[in-house]
Amino acid sequence: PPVIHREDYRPFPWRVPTTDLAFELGIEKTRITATLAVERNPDAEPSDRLRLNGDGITAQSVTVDGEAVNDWEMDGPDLVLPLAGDAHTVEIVTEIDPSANTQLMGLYASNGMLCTQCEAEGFRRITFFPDRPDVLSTYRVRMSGPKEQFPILLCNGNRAAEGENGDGTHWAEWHDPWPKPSYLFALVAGDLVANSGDFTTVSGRRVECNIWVRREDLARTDHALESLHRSMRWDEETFGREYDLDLYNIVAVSDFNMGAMENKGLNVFNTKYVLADKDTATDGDFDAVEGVIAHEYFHNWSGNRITCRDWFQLSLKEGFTVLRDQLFSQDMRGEAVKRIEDVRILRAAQFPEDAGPLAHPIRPDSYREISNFYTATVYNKGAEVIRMMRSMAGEERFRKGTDLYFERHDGEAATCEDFVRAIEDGAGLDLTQFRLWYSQAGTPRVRVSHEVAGDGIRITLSQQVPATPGQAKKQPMVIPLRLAVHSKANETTGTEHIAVLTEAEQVFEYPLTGPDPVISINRGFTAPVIVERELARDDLVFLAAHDDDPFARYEALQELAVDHLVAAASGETSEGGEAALVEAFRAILADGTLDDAMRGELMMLPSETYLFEAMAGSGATGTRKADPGAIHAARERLKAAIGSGCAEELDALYDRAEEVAFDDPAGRGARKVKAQVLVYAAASDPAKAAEMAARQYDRADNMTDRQGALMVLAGLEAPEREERLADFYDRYRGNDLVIDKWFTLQALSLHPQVIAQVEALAQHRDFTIRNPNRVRSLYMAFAGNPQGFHAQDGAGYRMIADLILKLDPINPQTAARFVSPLGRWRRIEPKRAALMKAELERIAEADNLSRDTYEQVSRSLD
Ligand code: HT7
Ligand code: ZN
Repeated sequence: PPVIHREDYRPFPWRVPTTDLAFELGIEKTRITATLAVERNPDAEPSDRLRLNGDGITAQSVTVDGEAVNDWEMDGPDLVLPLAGDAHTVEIVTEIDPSANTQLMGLYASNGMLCTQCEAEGFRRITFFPDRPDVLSTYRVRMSGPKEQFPILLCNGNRAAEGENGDGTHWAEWHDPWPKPSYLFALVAGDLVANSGDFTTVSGRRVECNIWVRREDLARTDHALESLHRSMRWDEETFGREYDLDLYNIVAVSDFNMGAMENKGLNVFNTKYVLADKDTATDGDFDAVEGVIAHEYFHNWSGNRITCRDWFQLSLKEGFTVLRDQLFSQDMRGEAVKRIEDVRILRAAQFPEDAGPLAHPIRPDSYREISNFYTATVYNKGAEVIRMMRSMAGEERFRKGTDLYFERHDGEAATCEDFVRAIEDGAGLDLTQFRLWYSQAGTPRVRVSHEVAGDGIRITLSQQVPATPGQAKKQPMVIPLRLAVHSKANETTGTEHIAVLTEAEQVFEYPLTGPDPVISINRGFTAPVIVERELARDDLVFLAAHDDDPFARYEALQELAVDHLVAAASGETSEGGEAALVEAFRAILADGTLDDAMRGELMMLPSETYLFEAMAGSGATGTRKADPGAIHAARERLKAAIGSGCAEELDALYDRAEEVAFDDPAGRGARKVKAQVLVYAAASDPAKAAEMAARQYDRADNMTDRQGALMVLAGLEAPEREERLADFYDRYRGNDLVIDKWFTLQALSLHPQVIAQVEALAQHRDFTIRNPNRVRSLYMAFAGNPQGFHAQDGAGYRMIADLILKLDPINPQTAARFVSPLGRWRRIEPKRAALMKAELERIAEADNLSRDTYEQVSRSLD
């Protein structure tokens, strides 16, 4: 497959001011008549040929200005038509079989309904079209189909007309007044019902909001609708963005490759991010629904009104929109806990990507398959990069920058450079050097050292950006770090400063506020970097107990744990490390100033994946490899030590939390700490944990408590395990999203027989390889279970490779996402590395590998 380069971008020679589509809908046969008004683009190199992208489709007929023509040709999947004049009308008829579309890209069938997914290049599976984001067109769509099967017919924009054909079929016409690229096109036809609620915008526009679902799911849609209304108001208040149509439709579908899609006026969502009630969804699920609803809504401005010029600019809309949804959730749920959650996600998903063979800048330079670039780097690191601009400018000036961006580029297909320039001009920043964040991959490492000089402190910061594939040499980046210098002796916290590191090494001087200084740095995680500081254990304990920045407190505790666990996993002595951690935990448990939501965060040990990254490349020579077995054992030992060392405090915390009712404002925090107490009990006293968890499971009046208990039980060899797993299955049989949890719980479990269990689950009657949620619920969970995935004999690697080979012909996009866990082979100890590499080679040798999987496997082996 060819490599596409960012540098090769050229404007399209033709414009398409209007697009008329007529769909005659059927699950097995849908006929599409596309009528395109085309005219020469004066801003592009002229061409007498019109290239229309296609993918697996054939034209039934082609007419130009009303005359049938046959001088067109196919160039690979594309249709190329000679056009001599300046403006023409081109009509093309295609026929497709949505029921055979297992890739879930383009028009496909899901549970008896029809729906679309066009981003990034799915529209070309429906009809021939210049399927690129810089070709904006105004769409009119007529849909017709059997009324009984498809009583609801939805498309982008507003419904213009509807009627019956008198033969059992009906039709609807839709008009979207906003020009859009083809990737934002959407259509849905099915037997759906809506939870509806109007929203009145700041200027008085009444917007009809609908959440469309299957009838049996209607009772679980209130949270989604309320989240939508909250998002609409927040975007007006925070970014000055108002909604621009009279209708906002969201449709939930159960077969979906990603989380959701922001199609103009007609979002299509994975059911996982719509449906929630307390019996079937955890607190985390409620948060995810709110976050994804907000994310897709915010795209209406950052994505739809201003779209991307080409797919290399994906972070323009995704990075910015992730930042917007993060800020929204911070405002809804509290800044500190949300920030910690977001950093945890970044470290779990993006840092390993940046350190591995798939590392790429947030604005990549090349790709073979764009679907592979919907990554944590483009999304989450992209958000961090814009967050840094906001930190440097301050909220008010940042808002001036975003206002200018929206004003300047409304209605355009823009670039990351356009965004940066608007922030520079609007916020008054010089971002010349800062632009390196768009072009350099890799997580910078910042070293911190200091010396006390009289009544001041000299802090030396140095940075190093690691080599990444295709980028051996790096230039120093702009790294803004919020910091404060506390006094350990006085137990006082210092004033906050912002140090902006721009050179390879730089010294910053600040006054001291007391003796025995301790530096609190990267407060609030202002920069997505790895800080390397050699702090004495006492200093970390001090920060964990006293830092006034909640993130820095969390960070100190994590660092304490990482230092100890990496040393323990490497066979080094970490004398006093365990005892210090037990004491730090005791302090967290006793701290009356903390609420339980924060306490629950602080109680979470660094994940094994994070420890894997910390161990790889560490050590005196920097060549240490990660040993997942040793990491797991060390972490379990520490959990047991904390569980027994703090048993009394943990029991007291559990008893207190158990008294808090579900709806109490403190309820969420209480549920979080209860789950943590069970985790520590399971490591220190499994029999007691089994009893506690079984009791919690039986008494639960909500999914958070039930799932938390079952998660712990699933890892134990106790009779309670099988009983409660069977109960859970019977109780929720038929509810796909909850049965997904049942698969995940078992695939993630710490049970010694987890591989055999996952093998058996793959044969379960409810397992299907055709539904991405179900595949992820079993296999993505398993790939994230270090104990199972990294089994010493390579059985875990084999299982994932087998899955990739089986899934690739069915759904290549989903298959390709399973490659990256195997791609970490270079950072792991040699025995496992060889086994992982051998599995990648086995995949690479397979015939007819998709472009998606081929690209990921070849990059992983390079
Ligand atoms: N913008 C949406 C991307 C998306 C997608 C991409 C490839 C294949 C399937 C997909 N479904 C949705 C999602 C978002 O970021 O909002
Ligand atoms: Zn998005």
